[in-house]
Amino acid sequence: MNNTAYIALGTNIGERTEYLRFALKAIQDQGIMINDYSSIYETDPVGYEDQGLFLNMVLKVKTDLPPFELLWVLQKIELESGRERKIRWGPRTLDLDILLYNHEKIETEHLIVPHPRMTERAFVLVPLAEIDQNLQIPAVTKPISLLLNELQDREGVRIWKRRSGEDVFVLFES
Ligand code: A4P
Ligand code: MG
Repeated sequence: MNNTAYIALGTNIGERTEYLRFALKAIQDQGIMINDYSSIYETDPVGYEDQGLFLNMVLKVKTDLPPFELLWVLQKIELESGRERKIRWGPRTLDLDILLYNHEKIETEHLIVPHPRMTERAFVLVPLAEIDQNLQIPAVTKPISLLLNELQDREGVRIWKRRSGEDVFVLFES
């Protein structure tokens, strides 16, 4: 498994924990190795605000899949979770975004990496920094810790299940 990617998970409909559990299992079932993971955070909705609170977390994975195949696999898992796309930035059972893929910069119609809005979003940067606060985002000079200090909405991101607690490990049971 030669490639390292970071994947953001988001869910704000129904049994949110079940959707996270479903995603973690489905990702592993595709032969993608979960190398590290953040705590789970409960977060205020950003963008379209008239919707329920999200659970967000970030995974560090190892994979042999090239970026487009990884995107395709993640979109398949989103659909299997029953996701419907109605409102941009609206409620969803499961959102799986590729934040980073190695140190690559990809700009195509269907895939942009690093994820274009990741540096503005505390619900992404807080869990990402928990995994690696020195991580270098391609074409961004500032370290994550500094980007985070500049964000307004950090109080909208609250720890929900701590990584070191027993609860989060329950998610990894098959
Ligand atoms: N796409 C391009 N680059 C990527 C990438 N790096 N990873 C394309 C994944 N997909 C990528 O995404 C739309 C299209 O983006 C895909 O077809 C893919 O080809 P989508 O998942 O269908 O739609 P979306 O999620 O509604 O749009 P988008 O632009 O991904 O939304 P965001 O920016 O992810 O925002 N508030 C909180 N608190 N927590 C959240 O998780 N999420 C959103 C969604 C809004 N507010 C939120 C949260
Ligand atoms: Mg998305």
